[in-house]
Amino acid sequence: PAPSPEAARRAFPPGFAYGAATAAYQIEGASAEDGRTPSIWDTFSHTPGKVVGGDTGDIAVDHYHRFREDVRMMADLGLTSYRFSLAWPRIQPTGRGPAVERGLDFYRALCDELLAHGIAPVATLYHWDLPQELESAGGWPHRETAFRFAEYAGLAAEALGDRVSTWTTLNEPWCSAFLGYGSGVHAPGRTNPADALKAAHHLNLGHGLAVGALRSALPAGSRIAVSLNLHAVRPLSGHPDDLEAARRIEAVGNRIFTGPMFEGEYPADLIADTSHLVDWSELVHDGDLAEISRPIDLLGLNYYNPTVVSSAGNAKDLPRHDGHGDSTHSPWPGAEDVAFHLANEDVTAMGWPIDPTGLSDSLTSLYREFGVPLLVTENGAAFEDVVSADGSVHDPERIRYIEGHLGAIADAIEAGADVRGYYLWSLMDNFEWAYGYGKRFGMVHVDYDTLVRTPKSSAHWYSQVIRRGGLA
Ligand code: PNW
Repeated sequence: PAPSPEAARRAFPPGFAYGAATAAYQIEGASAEDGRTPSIWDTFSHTPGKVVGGDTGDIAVDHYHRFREDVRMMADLGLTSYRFSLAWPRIQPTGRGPAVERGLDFYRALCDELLAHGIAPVATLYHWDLPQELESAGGWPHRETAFRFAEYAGLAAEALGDRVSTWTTLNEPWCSAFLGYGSGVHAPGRTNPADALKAAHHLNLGHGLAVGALRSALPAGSRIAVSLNLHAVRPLSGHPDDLEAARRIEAVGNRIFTGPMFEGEYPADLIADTSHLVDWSELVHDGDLAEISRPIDLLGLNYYNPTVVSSAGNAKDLPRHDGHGDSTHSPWPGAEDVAFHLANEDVTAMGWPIDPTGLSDSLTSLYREFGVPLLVTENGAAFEDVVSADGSVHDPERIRYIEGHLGAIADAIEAGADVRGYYLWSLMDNFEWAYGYGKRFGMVHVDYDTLVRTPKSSAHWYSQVIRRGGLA
């Protein structure tokens, strides 16, 4: 019988990438092996009081030594693509100078293993592990860091361009700039709103310069992307003050990146909102916007939850929530008068509300606005997983979360958005930044005593979606 229209609607296009994602510092461990030196996350996690429980990525889930086992597991699950990040301090330990071959050898071996199992590698150049030496020289608020990043990008592309055909430059530069230098809940833990804005510009510039370096080093046909955690912003009400709050958050949360990358300029309202903090005409040099707006092939969206905002004045009696840790410093320069609210009470273990419509809305409007093919480079959820007596992990909430968000992608595709793939965050439980190992996002459970990996029921479920080519 012909498939019902409903079933047809839930199938993904041929060639759709069914993936999972990880990041180097969250999984690799081996923090001092083969020439690797500390990144800002080593320094930060070893600073008392910065990470819950004093957890660090020193060992993490020991992926550096277990990658063959991990790739076999991915192949068993049927993944067609895998998004991981390269550790800058393995490849260029001081952030300058020639590449370290032993560091590159690890990624060559990882890619060879992936390719041998028919899994397409997607490499992210920067998932937050800045070499500590570059931070000591000023970090992202310092313009020079952008040029160092582009040099590193060129080295990585020359070494791995024969194996990796899809690259992303930065992962979530909003987090690097505003959690790293604004609220200070991420490395390097600085709390200066002007530095956070400078960091954002230099991350943008680093992205653009890296796109240039990648284009010259990579074979024709390679694809270049960036992964942004664009906030699906919703005003709490139609009150003009709440609409103004939403505008400000969209400016410093989203358009600060999409403006220069896709439209070749910083939004005038963002500049007005923040001109008491930085002199934009001094920060942005001639030629910077041309670099930053170099065309890219794909836009990666990382989506977890919608962001409901009101003016602080309109929020006096409402419960507040911002989901960015409990720093007293705001990660929103120029938008300090904004209150954050839960979209609903149905939340994950992070306290993040579950609402897939933010994903379909974002994909639809991004494609309409910028016309660039899209990837969902992260989406997923932490829950309080329980290990049964037989060692299995039954996680129906995670299945419900993923199913809802895959459905939202199908909705966006139906509405005309060109979405090319989905990368579940995360392949396996790992070091969840400031929350340490307490928050588990994996579809594969990791026992932190034995490091044994066990696919959860969500992994088996996702595996069936992949084999079926869509939702049932
Ligand atoms: C992303 N926020 O982090 C990262 O790309 C992953 O490495 C991380 O493990 C995952 O999402 C889950 O947290 C974020 O506060 C961290 O808005 C914080 C925020 C957003 C994303």
